[in-house]
Amino acid sequence: MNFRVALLGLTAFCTSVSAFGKDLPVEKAVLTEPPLVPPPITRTSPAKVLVELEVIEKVGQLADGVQYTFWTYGGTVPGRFIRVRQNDTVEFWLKNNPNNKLPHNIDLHAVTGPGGGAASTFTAPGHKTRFTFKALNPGLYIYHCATAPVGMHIANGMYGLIYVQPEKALPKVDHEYYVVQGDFYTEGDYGVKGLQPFSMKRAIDENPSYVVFNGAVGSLVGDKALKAKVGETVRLFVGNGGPNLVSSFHVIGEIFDKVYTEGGQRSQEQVQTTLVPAGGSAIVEYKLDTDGTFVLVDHSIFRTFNKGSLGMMKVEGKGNKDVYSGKEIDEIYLGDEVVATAVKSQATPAPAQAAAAKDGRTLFLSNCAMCHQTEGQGIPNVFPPLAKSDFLANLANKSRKDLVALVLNGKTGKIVVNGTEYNGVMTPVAGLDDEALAAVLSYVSSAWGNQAPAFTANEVKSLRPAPAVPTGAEH
Ligand code: HEC
Ligand SMILES: [Cu+2]
Repeated sequence: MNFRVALLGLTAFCTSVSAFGKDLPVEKAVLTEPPLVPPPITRTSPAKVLVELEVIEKVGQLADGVQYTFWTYGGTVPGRFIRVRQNDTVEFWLKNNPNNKLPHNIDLHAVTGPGGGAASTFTAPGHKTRFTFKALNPGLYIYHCATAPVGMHIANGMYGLIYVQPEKALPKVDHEYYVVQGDFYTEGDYGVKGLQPFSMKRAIDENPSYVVFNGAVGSLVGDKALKAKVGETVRLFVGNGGPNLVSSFHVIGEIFDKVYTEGGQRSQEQVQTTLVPAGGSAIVEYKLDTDGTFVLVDHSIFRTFNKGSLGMMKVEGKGNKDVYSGKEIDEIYLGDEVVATAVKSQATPAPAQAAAAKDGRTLFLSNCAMCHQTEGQGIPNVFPPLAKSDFLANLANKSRKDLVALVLNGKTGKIVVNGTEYNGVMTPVAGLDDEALAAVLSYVSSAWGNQAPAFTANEVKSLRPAPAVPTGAEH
């Protein structure tokens, strides 16, 4: 006990002295949890900035029903966002929570010096260490743990971003957000429930079971989606903790007006997809010209639909029909050959062919089957089955309205289908008029042994939810 008190006294004493940058005004850095970014620094001269980061080892949620022992900087993955200004002197404290089991350190790519601070910050549980550096280079930098086995510390979530704001700050925007991709390696495959141990074999094989934004599947969807309004400009501070994969970062339905490639000082314009290296970053900016849900993905696209790298930005406001119309026409196309034959034989195309365009199965195959699969069987743990599903097999009146809303608005959050839990993301299905929607819903609720009565266009019309259908979620 006495020993502990003595130790505390000693630490308190240490806190007060650092000669490095002693003539500068002192301030404490504002640190934020993802997806938030500390406010821009308005100072016009250097300061001595105190940063305190605590390492916390804790069990958290990697996906619904899937727990994982994360090692974190500040309790979240990615760790706290740190913002300083070019030529600031940064007094950096690393604290290792006494309940932790392992020593850790930190390598900040913004540091000029051996190991980026790693050797100076090697810290045992229940200790704190300090070093000081001058932020010579502006830009957006990854920080990460560099304690052996380094790959494992990073794979467990030990990374985040530090932004060294240039002396001449970037122009003001309406929103700044913090998004970091990371790959995770669990013993169980994607979606296998329970507390999942780290798999060294998977990590060495570079075969992640999860690829996610901000530390978990669904961290940026539903209520947690990033938000903005039509006409606003957003800046995303994007990082990639890795440890292994590089990210082809893309926002579906947007073109980046500007990308500060690899987090450096020069920007490139009109970019569709930007590569974010493992241990690297990018700053992307875009103005929102119309409303809708814009989906953040790693365009190495199986990762998005099967491993979790999917986020959303919900943009509210008045849609701009001069920028995006929504579906204007869906009419019958029989192919040039059919028309030529029809002209030759002076006959009109058979009505059966005309009807085919509104055929429920065709619409199902082009709008739903890529997720729910061609026979509605779904994919275990990822996409719920529609065939013989307890929901569709017996559609009560109220559920008919829910079904219409679900297809038009999409669905996130926990659901139970035939006793099995799902917690995925169904993006809104856009561009179906009443007749097409009636046809596809009639099909899914009567095919594969489901037994609900057919939908009519009029019924669908009366069941459509009141506000405008979100658009912009398609490529
Ligand atoms: C991008 C993939 C995707 C597409 C496309 C898609 N869905 Fe889904 N759907 C999902 C996911 C994922 C869920 C589960 C959502 C959750 O966990 O909250 C789901 C849930 C559902 C459910 C609820 C199941 C239940 O029993 O509660 C129905 C019904 C459904 N989808 C029908 C459709 C129909 C009809 C279409 C086409 C018009 C469609 N889906 C297109 C992915 C998709
Ligand atoms: Cu570590």
